[in-house]
Amino acid sequence: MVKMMENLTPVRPGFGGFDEPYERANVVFIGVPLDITSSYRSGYRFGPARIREASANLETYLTSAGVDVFERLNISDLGDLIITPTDLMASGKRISQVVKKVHGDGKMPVLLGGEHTLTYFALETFKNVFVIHLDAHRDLRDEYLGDRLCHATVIRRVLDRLPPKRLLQIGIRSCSKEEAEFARKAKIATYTSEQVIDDAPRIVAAAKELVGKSRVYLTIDLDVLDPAFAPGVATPEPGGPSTVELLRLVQELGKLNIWAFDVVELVPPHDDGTTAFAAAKIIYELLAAVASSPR
Ligand SMILES: [Mn+2]
Repeated sequence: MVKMMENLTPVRPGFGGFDEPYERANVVFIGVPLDITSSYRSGYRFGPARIREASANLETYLTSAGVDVFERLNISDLGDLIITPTDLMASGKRISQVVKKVHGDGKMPVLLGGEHTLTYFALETFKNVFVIHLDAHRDLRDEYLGDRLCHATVIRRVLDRLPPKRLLQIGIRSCSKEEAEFARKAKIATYTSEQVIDDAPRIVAAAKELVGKSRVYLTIDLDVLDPAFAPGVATPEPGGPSTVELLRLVQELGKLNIWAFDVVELVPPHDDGTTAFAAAKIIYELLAAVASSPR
């Protein structure tokens, strides 16, 4: 924002209003306006655009890390992928291909959602990662309303390819009895939303211990936040952490060996802007942590 004012040039559509050429980038934004499998609220297709808009109206210098993310990182924004509105698998294939290309070019993909199902397709590229999943929900159903692959089953499908010991779920406060039993049997490392609120440093320490130097894919469902702080999500779940409690957590998780991340489930028709700004701030904090950690 500051740079725009100083230069008197219009904000460009890229994340933060900036857009480095792809060739020079080490971080690449990919908008994924996936809006196909919602069981309740929809309107995810407007999500990436609203996060970009919010990002252009936040400072890019992060007081927490003492860095300007655009000075430390070259960030390119590919814009939004074309989604085939009636064909999840065709859209998914496009997501997988783009993430694979960006990763193959040695850059960090950052996906703006869009519904959570995109994580399954993005993860196709990352075979040996540790997945850290911030969400109010486990998303571990084997099927939901007849669908094997949708926002409510996405992490279960991820576990079709990933050993459960490579998954850490944080912020959980809602699941079915079957999901609870599955998580217990599979021994999935879990921290509840109350634990995030009460003792985030313990979660950070445990995550560092568990993950070590493994490559990390971080997926953040915005409904991990309490609906008071993030009303514009598809399935609000009361009882979550505040924005500042979550930011403190992501400032630390961002110091892990992050290879890619996504921020998903923004539904702008139900948002007053609060959720989009929280999403943009979460991303800036993560980028600041990435920029200031040796890797
Ligand atoms: Mn969720």
